[in-house]
Amino acid sequence: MLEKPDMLHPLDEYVREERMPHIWCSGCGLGVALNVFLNTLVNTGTPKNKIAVVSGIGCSGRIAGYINVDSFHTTHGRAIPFATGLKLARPDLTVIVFSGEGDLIAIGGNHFIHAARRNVDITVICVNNSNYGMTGGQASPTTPLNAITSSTPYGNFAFPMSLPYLAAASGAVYVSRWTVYHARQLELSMRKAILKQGFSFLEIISPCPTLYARNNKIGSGLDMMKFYQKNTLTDHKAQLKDINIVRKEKIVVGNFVDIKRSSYLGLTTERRSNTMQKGKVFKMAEEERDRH
Ligand SMILES: Cc1ncc(C[n+]2csc(CCOP(=O)(O)OP(=O)(O)O)c2C)c(N)n1
Ligand code: SF4
Repeated sequence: MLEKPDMLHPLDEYVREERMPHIWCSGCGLGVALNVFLNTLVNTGTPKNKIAVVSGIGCSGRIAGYINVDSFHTTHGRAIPFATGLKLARPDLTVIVFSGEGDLIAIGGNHFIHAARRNVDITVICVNNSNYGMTGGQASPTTPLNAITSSTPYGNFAFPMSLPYLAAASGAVYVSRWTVYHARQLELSMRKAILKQGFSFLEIISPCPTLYARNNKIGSGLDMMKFYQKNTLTDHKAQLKDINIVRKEKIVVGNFVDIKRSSYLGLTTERRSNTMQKGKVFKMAEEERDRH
């Protein structure tokens, strides 16, 4: 009988083998997103027991369940508040939220903007596949104008959002966008985002061949990769309000924001130590008063 080797692939120890096979369709971009993410985790050198991954609900939200670190599959739209609590309770952990745009920006939109405003020390990675994949391909906040989805059979007439614009306007200190075709750039940005203190945001444009591509007659997952290859424009200085994704037009990608701002954890720690210091000063004053 053939013996099973200890390790078949360098990323094996990061994957929950017992959860395989995964649920993703062939040609879905989520496999690439997961692969890049696992490589990034290995390359940042963060010990496995110091990483926590939090997802909400959706095909993208399945990522937490497939990764062999402390990971949490939370309720729909609530990955960010869960991650915030986790980071505040365990500041020593690297906390990463990984989920879809329906989860993070539709039902979870309010949590997204306020966590960015507070500059909570987490990394949010959003897989944008232009629709709600898991529930049958309904329109999401990033569905391009006129795109056909199961909830917009005559074409989407709601204007889509630019997620980098939303993140930057809300206060994120690091913002970038790549497609799954840009595996190398994506890994470098992920690495930066994870190591950055404060709220960092990374959007990954990814194909959903089963629902979005089929409804819009775009072809297979591979066709969408070829589309990304030919139709992306790297512009790190792009005007974020102008980079909505428009059907059949070029997608602007890049590292758009990398700034410094006091982080939530930094401020709470500072405030706590100031209050303690104040307590000490008051106590000294009281002792001084009692002596006279
Ligand atoms: C409170 C609640 N409302 C609605 C749902 C149904 N639901 C599950 S996943 C999902 C959308 C997920 O979309 P997205 O985050 O874009 O993920 P994708 O599947 O496209 O990766 C919805 C509406 C739910 N699970 N819970
Ligand atoms: S439905 Fe779309 S997003 Fe979900 S696994 Fe299939 S291809 Fe991927």
